[in-house]
Amino acid sequence: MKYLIATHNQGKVREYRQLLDDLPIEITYLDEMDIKEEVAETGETFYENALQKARAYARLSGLPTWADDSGLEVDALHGEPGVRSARYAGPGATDEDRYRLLLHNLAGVPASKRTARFRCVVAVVWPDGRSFTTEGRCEGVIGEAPRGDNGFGYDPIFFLPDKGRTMAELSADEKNRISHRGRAARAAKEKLRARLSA
Ligand code: ITT
Repeated sequence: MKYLIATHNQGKVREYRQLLDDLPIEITYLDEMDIKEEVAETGETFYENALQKARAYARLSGLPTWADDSGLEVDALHGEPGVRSARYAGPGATDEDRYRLLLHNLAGVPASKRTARFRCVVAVVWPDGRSFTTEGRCEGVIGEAPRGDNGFGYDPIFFLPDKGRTMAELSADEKNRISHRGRAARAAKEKLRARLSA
């Protein structure tokens, strides 16, 4: 049985190609299936949106489908941008526009109050309606200026105090080991493996 990894975000696609390479299943992506539809994310939580995406693409593809909804919660902004992380600077904005706006909105906030976390909820949905979700988190601090060229999204401003580096200064392997997506994906892989061997 083939599984669809349903995301239009090429940063996520790169990470999933690595994170899922040891799963004993065949995997395909939206590009390979030529699915161009964007699913509106109308939920107020990462759980609702992840399930909404996975259900919609399972319907479109007829395949068991894995989707994630993820984003950055900044404590000094009461959890914003949160589920709106991809839309934070409006339509047509780039990753850089979004993290520059976030830095602007945090101007003058001292380091001790710049705590934040990345969250990722993975939803796996089968065409017959069965589903499960998992979640991963990664705690950090929003820096004063961007650093690093790896990763995507808000990685250049997400500083990891334990590592002394931003997420964008980690290699792909290092990021997958500690990231919200790496954690959610490992938990989801365990659940999938249990089902495959049942
Ligand atoms: P799909 O819905 O097609 O998967 P998307 O980019 O719209 O793509 P989300 O709705 O889940 O995905 O939005 C997640 C946003 O949160 C993403 O666009 C980034 O801005 C940010 N984000 C999520 N994971 C990230 C990561 O690992 N590093 C940096 N930023 C991340």
